Amino acid sequence: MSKITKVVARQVFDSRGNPTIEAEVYSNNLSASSICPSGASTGTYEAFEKRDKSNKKYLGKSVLKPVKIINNLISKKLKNQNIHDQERIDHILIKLDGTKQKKKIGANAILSVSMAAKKLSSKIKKIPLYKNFIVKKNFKLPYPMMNIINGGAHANNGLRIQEFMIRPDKARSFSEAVRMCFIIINNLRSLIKKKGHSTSVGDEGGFAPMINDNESALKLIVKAIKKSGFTNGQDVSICLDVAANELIKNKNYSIHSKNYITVDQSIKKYLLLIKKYKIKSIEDPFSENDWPAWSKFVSKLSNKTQIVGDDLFVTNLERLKVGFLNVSANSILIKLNQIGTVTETLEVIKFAQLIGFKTIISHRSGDSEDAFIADLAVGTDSNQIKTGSLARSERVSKYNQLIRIEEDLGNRSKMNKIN
Ligand code: 2PG
Ligand code: MG
Repeated sequence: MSKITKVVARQVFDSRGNPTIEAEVYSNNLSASSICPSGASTGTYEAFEKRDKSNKKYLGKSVLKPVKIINNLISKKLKNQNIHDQERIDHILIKLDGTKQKKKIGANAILSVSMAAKKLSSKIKKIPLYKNFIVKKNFKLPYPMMNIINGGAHANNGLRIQEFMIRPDKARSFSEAVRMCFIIINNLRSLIKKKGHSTSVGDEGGFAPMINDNESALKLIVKAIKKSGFTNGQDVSICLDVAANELIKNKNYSIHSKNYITVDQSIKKYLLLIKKYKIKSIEDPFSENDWPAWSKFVSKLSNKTQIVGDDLFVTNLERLKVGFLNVSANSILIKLNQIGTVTETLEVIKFAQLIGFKTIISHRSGDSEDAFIADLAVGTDSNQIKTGSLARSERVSKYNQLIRIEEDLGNRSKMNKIN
C-alpha cells in the first residue's frame, strides 16, 4: 500500500490572473499537484468557492485561508491513507467539510487535493492518468467543442449568447478534429478583420469582436465554415452555450435581443435559429430554476438536438435525477469544481451514461495549465470536451494533452460517438 505522507498547498494564479489553489500530494517519495479552476457564470447550486473576502491585499480574492486548511487540517487527516483509494480520500474530505455545498472548507481546497491524489495514484501505478478512471480498455477520444466567439460574461462586447462553438463532427481522429477547427478559426480571423473588428480574444480564447447581436456572430461562423471548404451541419456543427441564468428577469428572457420576451416567444426564436444555422447543441437555453421551460423546449425538438444542462445540473446527482424525471435535457456538462471531488464527479458521469445522457467534460472560464480534464474525458468515455478555442495556453494545454493521448493509443485510438 502506498500511503500519503503529506499534502502541501500554495496560492497560485489562474488565467484571469485571480488567485487560486495548487495542492500537492506526496507518497512513496513522489508527488503530484493540481490547480483548481474558477467560473464567471456560476450556478447557484454549485459547490462553494472559498476566498478570503476580508483580505484587501488581494481585493478579497486571495485563497490563503483554504491553503492553510490544506497545509494543516487536510494534510493531517489524509496522512497514512492509501493513495489508490480515491473514494476513501474523497469521503474524508467531504466529511471534514460536512456541509451540502462544501461551504466550510471550500470546494476549491477539496478539489485541488482530490485531483492531485488521483494524479499521484496513476504516477505510482506507472499508468497514464486517463487509464485510472472508469474505462479500462477501448478508449475513445472526445469531440472538441471549440468556443470561437466569446460573449456574455466572458467578454465585454454585449453579445447576449455566451459561447459560439464549432464541433468538427466528420473528423475521424482527434488531430484531424483540431486541424479542422484550426482552419475555421484562421478563416474566421480574416473575416472579422475584414469587417474592421478587433481580433483580440475573450476569457476562453475565442474572438470577442464588438458585435452585439447573435445572428451576426452566427453568420460569421457559417461563412468561416464555408470558406474552409466544410459543410455546416454535416462536417462541422455549430453549438451554443446561452448561459441563460444571466438573461432572465421576471420569468422573461433577453436571449435573442436586449428586449425581454416570454418562454414561448424565446422557444419560437430558438427553433428558427436551429433551422437557419443548423445548430446541433444548445447549453443552458433557460435558467437554472425554470424546469418547465426546459421540458417545453425539449418536447419541441428531436433527440438529435443536444440540450445540455450546465447551471441546471451543476454536476450534481440529485439535480440530474430531477432533470431526468422532468425530461429537461439529454446531455450534461461536467465540471469537477461544481461538485468538488473526483469521486462525486465520476458518480454523476456513471449515472448520466446509464440514463442515456451524453457527457461533455468542461473547463472553467478561469482555468490553468492543468490538463486533468483531458484525461478525464477519455477515461470516462465522454462524448465531447469543451475547453475553449485554439488560443491561450490554459485552453490549448487540454487539446495538446488529447493529442498525446491519441498518440499513446496508436492505431487503437478511435473517436467517440456524437449521436
Ligand atoms: C460555462 C463555463 C465554461 P464559466 O458556462 O459553461 O465555458 O463558463 O466557467 O464562466 O461558468
Ligand atoms: Mg455553461
